Amino acid sequence: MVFRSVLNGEHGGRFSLVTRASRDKPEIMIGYAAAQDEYGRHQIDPEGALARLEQIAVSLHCWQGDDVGGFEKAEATRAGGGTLVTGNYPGRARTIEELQADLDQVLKLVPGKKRLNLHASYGDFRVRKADRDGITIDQFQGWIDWCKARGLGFDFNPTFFAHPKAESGFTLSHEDAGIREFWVGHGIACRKIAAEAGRQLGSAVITNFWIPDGHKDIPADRFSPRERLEESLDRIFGEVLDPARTRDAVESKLFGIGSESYVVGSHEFYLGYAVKRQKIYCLDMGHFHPTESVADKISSILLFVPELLFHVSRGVRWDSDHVVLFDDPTRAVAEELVRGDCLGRTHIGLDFFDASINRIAAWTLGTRNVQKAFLAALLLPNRQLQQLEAEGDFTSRLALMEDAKSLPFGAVWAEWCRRQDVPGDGAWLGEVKAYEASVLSTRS
Ligand code: RNT
Ligand code: ZN
Repeated sequence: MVFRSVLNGEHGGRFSLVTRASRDKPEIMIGYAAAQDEYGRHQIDPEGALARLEQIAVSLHCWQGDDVGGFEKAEATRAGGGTLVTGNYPGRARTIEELQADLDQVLKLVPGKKRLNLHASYGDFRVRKADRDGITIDQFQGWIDWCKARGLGFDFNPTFFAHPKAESGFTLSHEDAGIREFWVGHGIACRKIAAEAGRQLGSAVITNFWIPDGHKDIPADRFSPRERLEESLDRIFGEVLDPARTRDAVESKLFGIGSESYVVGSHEFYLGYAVKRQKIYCLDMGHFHPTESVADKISSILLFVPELLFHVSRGVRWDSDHVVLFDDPTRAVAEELVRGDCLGRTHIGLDFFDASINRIAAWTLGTRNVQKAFLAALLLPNRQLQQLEAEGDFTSRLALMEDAKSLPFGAVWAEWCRRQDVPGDGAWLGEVKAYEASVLSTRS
């Protein structure tokens, strides 16, 4: 019934978006029409879900493409100082041009609204050499133009690691006032760049501050570094910038490689700081104890800070930054953000880096999985669930939650990929393999 009417274009006017590409994929449209009926029986509107999904921007982290190396040095490097990348899959981007080409490939394979999330160490230092405290818009204009040409927003990160002045493992909380001064200068320089990028692109740049500072072994003084960090942050944030151009986020961490016993910028530290100074709090999903629910933190933190930033990531036993899956923790975060109506106050960034598999595939898969998690959350009977809860009918709440898991989500995802003109599941990998053969395999 449905099948024939779809092919004849008769299905209740639902196919106003029919394009040439869509006529090429009737099986997807047929599946979607059936899914619409099925969802409709549960009072869920897939069209409404897709409209909301299209508003969710995902900020693509530049550092998946080159193992957090950056372009400060002529020689391609790999980050140290708090981030650890494992694997040696061929094809790592060695130049800005290669990284941009790789990102362009990812953009073709990922539906929806995207932004670029750049670390300060990825500036173009061929334009002008500068140490971290001396960078200006000059090193970033090329990236901003690149974003503008693609209609992408831009987000930014000062780089407080992989630098001689971070060798001791301390930056903004360093005992030495001169070293602190240097890193404060870096933070200030980054905020200026971010504000200018935000002005040029007409979209606020979220500038995220993460520092590796901490002790490998048990410290004798936990207070002083935290006092110094607070003071350094206050100096960096001293100048009030237009929030329409840039806003600051602070990212906590539980422990790192080399800072197992004490991290200066812990969850409690930054939560307190963000509340006090009304900064954006950055929740990196790998920065908590593996049994903690990051999803559960959202409703508490958002009561007290203006906005959240997510670093969607996947820790395996530790903060390992594995490729994000369409898994329960990711889905729980998406569900929480949707049910709490938090999307207007939440920025979605990615933070994973796997060099053991094709990097373009890692980027694509992780990003699509985040979007799948949001789509799945938007397609749940959230209102009914909350209604049942309000009525105290927890039996029905649990039953509906579980039954809803077998609704035909995949058909809606396939339809979204079709409308967005990106390959569906099962098709995108072929394009990555072709790019590997023609481009990545030529890199030494
Ligand atoms: C490190 C933090 C931080 C970095 C990036 C590269 O543990 O998660 O966000 O991964 O800044
Ligand atoms: Zn992070």
